[in-house]
Amino acid sequence: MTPASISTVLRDRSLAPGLRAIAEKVYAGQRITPEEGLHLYEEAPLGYLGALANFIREEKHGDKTYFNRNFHIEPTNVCLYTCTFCSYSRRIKKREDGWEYSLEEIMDIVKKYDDQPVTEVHIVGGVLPQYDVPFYAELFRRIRAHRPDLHVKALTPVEYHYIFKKAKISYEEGMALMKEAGLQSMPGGGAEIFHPEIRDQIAGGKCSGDEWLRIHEVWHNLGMRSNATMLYGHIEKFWHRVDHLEQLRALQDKTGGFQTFIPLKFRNQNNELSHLSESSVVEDLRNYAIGRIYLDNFDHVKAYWPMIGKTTAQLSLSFGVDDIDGTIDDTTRIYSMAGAEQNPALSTEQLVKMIRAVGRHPIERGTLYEVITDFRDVEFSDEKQYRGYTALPVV
Ligand code: V47
Ligand code: SF4
Repeated sequence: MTPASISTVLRDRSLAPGLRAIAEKVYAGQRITPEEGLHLYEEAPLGYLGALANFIREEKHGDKTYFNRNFHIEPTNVCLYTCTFCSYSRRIKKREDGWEYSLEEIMDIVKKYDDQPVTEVHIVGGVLPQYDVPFYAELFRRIRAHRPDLHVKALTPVEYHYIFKKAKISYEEGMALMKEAGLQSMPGGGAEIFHPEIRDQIAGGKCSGDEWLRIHEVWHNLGMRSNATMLYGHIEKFWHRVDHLEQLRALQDKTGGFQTFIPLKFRNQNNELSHLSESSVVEDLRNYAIGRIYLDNFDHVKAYWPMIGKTTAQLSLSFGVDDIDGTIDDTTRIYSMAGAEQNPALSTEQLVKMIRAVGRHPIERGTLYEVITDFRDVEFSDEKQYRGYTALPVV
């Protein structure tokens, strides 16, 4: 597809010189600096950002928009840590209000999906002492033995740092052990904001930004892939976001192991930061776009629709996003407990229609972006109403 929108931006004689220089760089496939990243956050209008991010998105993927069929397992909602943004965890002191599944109970959940065409199980939850290295190694082994075709994407450096420290083993030993037990990839959670000025206030006590990055590096060095998130829209300033993006980009230069960047919008219900207002949809779209522009070495940018809602997810597809996560059912409570208004359940047909409704080309992918079903020519019986829509104009 031709980069019509970015050409329009470049033809605009009234464009401020700083923004013009960045647009020219993006058009030439060059990397922007941290100063330019900050300039985008502070000054760039939404339409301009959309034009640049959409140019990159279409250079990389055309209209292709990915989703997968997955389900979530949250072994517990009790946690030793007390992140102030977290609506989900029941403090260890109020343990009786939460759930703590045993290995057998988790396997029962896995088995519930035996006759369903899901390709991935995403496991993440609170941190508790009984969930240690032997527990998770046994869990991964059992899942892989039970259903070898199911990709195990599990835990974050928050859990790994805790369990390896407790077991007195290095990150290298620990991640090798997890790989051997059947772990196939690592989701992007627990990143929050890396800079200690913010991290210490919102996620004190859990792994630091450097430790989070180091565990991903060790995992990548084993030839494995992972994702990266950024929790934004709370107490951080724009420069903290740029710092976060810069650290992700630098590690990706070293390892190439990240697949997808997933900005996570802070949701404000039922947590200690409820007094903060949430970012606007405009700010969410600007943030997706800047993530896409900054992370030139990441293949994918994902909008996690259960958190931002279906409409913003559709809009995001014109602001750099090429992936809208999965056809998850109601097995994740992280966002519904934090105030996301959506019931996180969408069938494959609904997801495909959602993507097509904004003129994009839906592809069901596996965790590693292998194509499972290309929906370009698959038509559902009542779909005529969606024909004729085109991609949102971004000028
Ligand atoms: O680490 C917790 C975030 C993350 C809130 O890799 C919140 O494919 C907003 O990482 N408001 C877990 N965010 C979810 C996650 C994820 C989700 C989907 C796909 C992938 C992937 C990863 O959720 C946590 C934390 O950063 N979170 N509470 C809140 N109130
Ligand atoms: Fe625990 Fe994760 Fe919630 Fe922090 S965000 S309290 S580590 S479950």
